[in-house]
Amino acid sequence: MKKFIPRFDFPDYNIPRTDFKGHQLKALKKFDSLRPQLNLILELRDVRAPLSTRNVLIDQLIDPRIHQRLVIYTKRDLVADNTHYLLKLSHWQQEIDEDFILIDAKRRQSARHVLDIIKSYKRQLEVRSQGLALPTGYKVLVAGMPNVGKSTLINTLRGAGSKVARTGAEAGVTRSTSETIRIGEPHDNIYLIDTPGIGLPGRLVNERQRMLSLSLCGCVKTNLVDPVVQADYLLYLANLQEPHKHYPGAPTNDVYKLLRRVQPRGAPRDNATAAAVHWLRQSHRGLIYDRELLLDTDSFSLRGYLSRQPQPEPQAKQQSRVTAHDRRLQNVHQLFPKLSGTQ
Ligand SMILES: Nc1nc2c(ncn2[C@@H]2O[C@H](COP(=O)(O)OP(=O)(O)O)[C@@H](O)[C@H]2O)c(=O)[nH]1
Ligand SMILES: [Mg+2]
Repeated sequence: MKKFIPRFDFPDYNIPRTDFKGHQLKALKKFDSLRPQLNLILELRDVRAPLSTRNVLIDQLIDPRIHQRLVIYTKRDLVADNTHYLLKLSHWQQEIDEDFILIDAKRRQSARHVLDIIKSYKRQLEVRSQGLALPTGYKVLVAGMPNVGKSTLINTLRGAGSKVARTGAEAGVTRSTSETIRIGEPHDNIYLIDTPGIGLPGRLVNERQRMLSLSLCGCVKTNLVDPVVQADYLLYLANLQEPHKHYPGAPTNDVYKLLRRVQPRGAPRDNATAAAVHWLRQSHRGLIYDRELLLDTDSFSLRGYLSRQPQPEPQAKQQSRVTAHDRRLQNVHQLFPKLSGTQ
């Protein structure tokens, strides 16, 4: 029998580069106003696509002089058997010296672990500030792309019983920054802030495949990318990993051949879209959605990858782009300092 050769490249389909919406921009502005009172930023990413679900806009929110930061990779349960991958991920994280943990956000045990870590960060801060009390408590922002598990983690941290943060399989369930939620014992004085997921504006997405990885993780609206194209990308990834685990029959690079094999029972014949949606919904445990991470540690460098990513404009530059109106106001303030003081 001829040996199966998976595709090394994926066709450059015409895929939208962004799913950034007005409410996300509003959330970013809200983040900005919260910045001064935040102590710790928990940045959640999906462990199946750690590169694609990383958000440079969150880097911008963090001021290392005042904020502590911890990266939390969620959905660990979905790749738990893939120890080889988890080892590589740890290696790359160490390369860039970024604190991280891996969790299954639905498990109480994970939540207890996260709570212990939050408390230890709080103690570090107390030591640094030599026992100075935190007047409004220790504030923790839970941030990340849509659907990475922010609300799930907050609910688990609150413990079973009263649910506060809504969770959902569709990107964009949390639409506004909710109230702060107290966790731990009352004397711990720790408050969490849930936030809507923040995607990336198109100018920050430098390759279409990132949108494909994000759609497989549910981080963008399900219908943003054609389901057949999503299925083809999943097939491409499965073939580079373990095809026999993810679809029946001999390995194939032909998505239509695959879709005929995985058609749901009772569905009209040759309805590729229905078959694609059906196959995409199935669990694909163990699959990694960022193809760079299939390379070995000698061929891929996280540091190199990050240096090639487009960066948002630095805050200082954004602030220097004052409008004519702002400039006029500045002039007024310079001329009438008293007036500006009373505003
Ligand atoms: N298997 C698994 N599913 C998770 C995990 N965390 C979240 N989910 C699921 O992912 C979906 C999105 O979660 P949600 O908390 O609403 O994400 P948010 O948009 O970041 O708030 C829901 O269907 C959750 O049940 C996890 O660690 N493991
Ligand atoms: Mg949410």
